[in-house]
Amino acid sequence: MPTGICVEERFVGCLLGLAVGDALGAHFEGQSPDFMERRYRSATDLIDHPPPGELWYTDDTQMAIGVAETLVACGRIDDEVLCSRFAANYLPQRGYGRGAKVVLQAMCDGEDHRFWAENLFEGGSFGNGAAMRVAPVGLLFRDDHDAVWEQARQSSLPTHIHPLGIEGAQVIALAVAIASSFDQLDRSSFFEELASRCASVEYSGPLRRAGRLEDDRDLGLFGNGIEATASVVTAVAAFGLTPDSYEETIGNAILLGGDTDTIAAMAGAISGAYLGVNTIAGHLLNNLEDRKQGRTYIKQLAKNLHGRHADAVR
Ligand code: RVK
Ligand code: MG
Ligand code: MG
Repeated sequence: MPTGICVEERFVGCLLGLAVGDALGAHFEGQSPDFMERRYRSATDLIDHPPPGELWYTDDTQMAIGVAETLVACGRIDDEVLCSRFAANYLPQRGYGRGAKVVLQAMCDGEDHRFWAENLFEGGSFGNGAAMRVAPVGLLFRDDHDAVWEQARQSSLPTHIHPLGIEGAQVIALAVAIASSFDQLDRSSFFEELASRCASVEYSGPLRRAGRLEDDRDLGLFGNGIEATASVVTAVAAFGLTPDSYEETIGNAILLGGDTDTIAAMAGAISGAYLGVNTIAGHLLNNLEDRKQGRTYIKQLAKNLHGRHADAVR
């Protein structure tokens, strides 16, 4: 139960919780739930026995860094600055989505990236790429849920214009905002607030079902795929099942297999925003990469974002 956790610890917990979930989950991306079940007895078993070696984060964290940098620089989502941060930070070896790579390469080359965002997939992308990176928006605008919803939409548009891609990001941003604001989470009102904001039954229905979830064996019913509708509610549900344990939250998310880095990144961001940075196991956090934009950089970025938030509420 997160009593007495200061707001700055929650900002840092959110961004490092995202990065650790992403980096640990990345080891198991694309595995089947059966494989995961054979390899680990439980979420705790996975957390206690992570794969050896340094934890390297993927596109999820890399793009969340771009969102956070934009918010620190501008105090809101500025499209031009956001795209320039995405382009400056783009490292294809971090493992981006098929369509996202094309859009980001166009940004890097100074071409019309909007053309690709609009035309690569019919109606635009409904991948989970906007949701995986949106957590900083939930932090900065945590006191104004209308602003969270609108700024999350703005943060999606450079790459994801499909309404389901956008709404997935809005759900994760609002989940972070609420989680970062409460000492004692009221599970049913948390899920109800998220569900009632949604325009799409693809989110509102599963979110209401997730609010009644009791058994981690049913988490997989919400999906483990790369589409926002097959991963966003799953991540929120993983948090809702074990709100008082970051480790169980990301462990259960990863045991689902499939898009493990992203589901654990989103679940880890919400959990870290609720429980604060001290909840993240030291053996995982200390193993997170620490070059250039590694854990020291991410920690300072979260503190700078908190500074922006403190200035805004002053
Ligand atoms: C590799 C049909 C569509 C679609 C549409 C499918 C990284 C495509 C991260 C597409 C995340 C994929 C993930 C991902 C984030 C999307 N019709 N299919 N309208 N819209 N898809 O390319 O940033 O892992 O199969 O926009 O959302 O860790 O390739 O990328 O797991 O969803 O990628 O959508 O991906 P993209 P993204
Ligand atoms: Mg990834
Ligand atoms: Mg992924």
